[in-house]
Amino acid sequence: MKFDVLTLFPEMFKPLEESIIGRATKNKKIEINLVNIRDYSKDKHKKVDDTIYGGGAGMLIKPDVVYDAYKSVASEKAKVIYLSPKGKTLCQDKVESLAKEEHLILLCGHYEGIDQRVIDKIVDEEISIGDYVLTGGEIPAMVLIDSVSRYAQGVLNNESIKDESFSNGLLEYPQYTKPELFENMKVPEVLLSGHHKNIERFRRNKSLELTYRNRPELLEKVELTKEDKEYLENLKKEDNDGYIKIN
Ligand code: 4FV
Repeated sequence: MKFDVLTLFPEMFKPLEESIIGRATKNKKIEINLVNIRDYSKDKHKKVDDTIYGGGAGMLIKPDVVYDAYKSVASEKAKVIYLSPKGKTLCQDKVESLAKEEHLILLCGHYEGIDQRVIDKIVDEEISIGDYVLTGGEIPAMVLIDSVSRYAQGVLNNESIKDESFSNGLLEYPQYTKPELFENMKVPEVLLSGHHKNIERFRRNKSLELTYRNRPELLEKVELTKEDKEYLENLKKEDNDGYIKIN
């Protein structure tokens, strides 16, 4: 998996040199190439932005400098993604499908954004990381690189990807490690029982409850078993009867 990132602030990507992603680039499991758009400004002052036609506050990144930067890394197989709040919101399904691509070119906006003409010319997909406005597309690009790289061969052991939030459409169950007693708080007994069926049910119920409380809209898209439905009905009943379940 190769990532080419078109940005005015390549230095902002230092965090990707650390930990799992840092190791993945060192071990050539993924390739991250940062392209400074300013290097493609033919202007003697390296100007890359200008005022907005028709008026409006702020500056816009010029189309020609972005296009020349793009041409320096363009390839047949490349999929060009523009990180912008106008895009479809990134989710795990989208991450999994992007992880099947060989070459992603990530375009990072800044200031008020980028001239629409170069977006229309080179961008295959606009993706947003959420309904809020940031100062630049660099952090969204890092979010996308981090989430997609987790699926690249050899970056993570498949076990840890298999059973996590959103992998089964639900939020992940709570987890515990040593010490068994912490500030008078014990690890739930069932997790010490070795009884795999009971442990599985406990975890499924916790995922159902957490999803029901924090992201109920996700439940509509999940295949629920009879037991799941009974458990959720019971939760709703307790809520209606005013029982506040202490997690
Ligand atoms: C954004 C987001 C985002 C908008 C103007 C950069 C900023 C500035 N990108 N998801 N939310 N981008 O807020 O992806 O150019």
